Amino acid sequence: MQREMRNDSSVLIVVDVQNDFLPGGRLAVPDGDAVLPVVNALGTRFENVVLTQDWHTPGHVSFASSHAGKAPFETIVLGYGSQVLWPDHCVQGTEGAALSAGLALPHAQLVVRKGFHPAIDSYSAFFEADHATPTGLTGYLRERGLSEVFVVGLATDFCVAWTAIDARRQGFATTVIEEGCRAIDTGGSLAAARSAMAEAGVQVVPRL
Ligand code: VGL
Ligand code: ZN
Repeated sequence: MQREMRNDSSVLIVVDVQNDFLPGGRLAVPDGDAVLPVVNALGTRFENVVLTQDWHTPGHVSFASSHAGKAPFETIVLGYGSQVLWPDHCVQGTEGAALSAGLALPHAQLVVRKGFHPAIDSYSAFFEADHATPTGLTGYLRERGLSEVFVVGLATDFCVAWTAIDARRQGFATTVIEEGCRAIDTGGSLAAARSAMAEAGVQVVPRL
């Protein structure tokens, strides 16, 4: 049964469904490919769809390999705050950075690339990790009259949560649809993300 179509002021933001976050990728999110059928089905119910793409320079500051003696999943402090260090992933132009071929969202209207400044990470689709450098997404959504944001993708506890929290802070009604997300969950990150989302006024629902 076809379910209700969202109204035209709503937008589905599909976060980082890229090869490196899927099984076999360099920062594979456990069970990450389970989001594909969910996201594709949800996509048919939204007229407005925006994709995000993690898009790092080689030697990016968020890579453990860029810091002597550091291993992936350790945390360091940078000028803008605490930074989890990751395996090299989503390097610009690589197959790992490509959007998954399993996505079936031909009507998606915008791809927001983020994390392309060599010395700043960007989990959020709205602001880089310094919480000051905008990506332009707020202006894009406002200019198009899109006021209600739904977020799915990878990973729940990093790019999905940060995107949803910033969306809410920017004044958008914001809902995370859990069945369309999977988490990395390192060092208590999933529990922390859940409380930060609740605190920010992000609605989290199991499904739509
Ligand atoms: C992500 C870690 C590093 C994400 C991106 O998409 O959640 N996580 N870069
Ligand atoms: Zn990244």
